[in-house]
Amino acid sequence: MTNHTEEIFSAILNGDAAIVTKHVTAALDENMDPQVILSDGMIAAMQKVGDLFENGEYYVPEMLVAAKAMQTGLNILKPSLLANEVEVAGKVAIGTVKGDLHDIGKNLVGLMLEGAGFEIVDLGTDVAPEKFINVVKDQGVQIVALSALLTTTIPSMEQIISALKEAKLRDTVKVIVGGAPVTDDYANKIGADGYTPDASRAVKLAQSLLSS
Ligand code: B1M
Repeated sequence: MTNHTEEIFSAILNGDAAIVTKHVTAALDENMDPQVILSDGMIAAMQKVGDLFENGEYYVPEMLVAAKAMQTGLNILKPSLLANEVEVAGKVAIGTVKGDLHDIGKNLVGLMLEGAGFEIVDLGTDVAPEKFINVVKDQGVQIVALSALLTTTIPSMEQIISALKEAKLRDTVKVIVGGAPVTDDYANKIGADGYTPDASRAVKLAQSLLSS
C-alpha cells in the first residue's frame, strides 16, 4: 500500500471522513489509479471493519461511522470512476433486498455499471419484491441487480425471482445477484442469470448477458 491508501485505510477504520477526503483528493491529484484507491484503501478497510465487528472490538456505531467515511471517499472518487464517455448499454434496476440496509456494495455496483454506460434505476435499500416487479413492468429494465449482505436477507432474492415468474415477467429480464453471503451455487439454485463477487465483474456479467 502507498502512503495515501494506508492513510485512507486507517481513516475509514477511525470513521474520520475529513482525513479520507484529504487523502483521496491528494491521491487523485497525484494521478493515482482510482481503482487502487478504492480496492487497497477503501474496500480493504471495510473488510477490516467487518473483522473487528466479528471479533467484538467494533460495534454498530463504529461500523456506521466507518461506512459514512467510506461513502464520503466514494463520492470524491465517483467522477474519476465515471470518467469515460460511453454509449448507453442497457437499463438496470438495482437495489438491496428487503430487510437489508447495507448499500455501499450496491452503490459501487451501480456506479461501475453507470461508468460502463448502463442507465441505472436505483431503488435503494430494504426494497420489497413488489418494487422490483413494478420497475420491470413500468420502466422497461433489461437487468434486475440484487444485492444482499446478510445471510438472513438473501432468501428475498429467491422470492423476487418467484414473483417475477408469477407476474409472467421472468423471460423479459435478466436477474443478477451479489453481496458477501451470495455464492455461485446459491445463484444457480434460485435460478438467477448470474452472480459476481465484485462490482467490476458485475459490469462484464451485465454486458455478456445483454449480448447473448
Ligand atoms: Co453490517 N454486517 N450489519 N452494517 N456490515 C456485515 C455485512 C457483517 C458481515 C459484519 C460481520 O459480522 N463481519 C454482518 C453480517 C453477518 C451475516 O449475515 N453473515 C453484519 C451484521 C450482522 C449487521 C447487523 C445485523 C448488526 C446489528 O445490528 N447487530 C446490522 C443489520 C442491519 C440491516 O441491514 N438490517 C448491520 C448494520 C450495518 C451498518 C448499518 C452499521 C453498516 C452499513 C452501512 C451502509 O451500508 N450504509 C454495516 C457495515 C458497514 C458492515 C460491514 C462492516 C461492511 C459492509 C460494506 O460496506 N463493505 C460488513 C462486513 C463486511 O462486509 N466484511 C457488515 C464494503 C462493500 C464495498 O462491500 O457490500 O460486500 P460489499 O460489496 C462488494 C461485494 O459483495 C459485491 O461488490 C462489492 C465490491 O466490489 N457486491 C455485488 C455487492 N452487491 C453486489 C451485487 C451484484 C454483484 C456484486 O450484482 C447485483
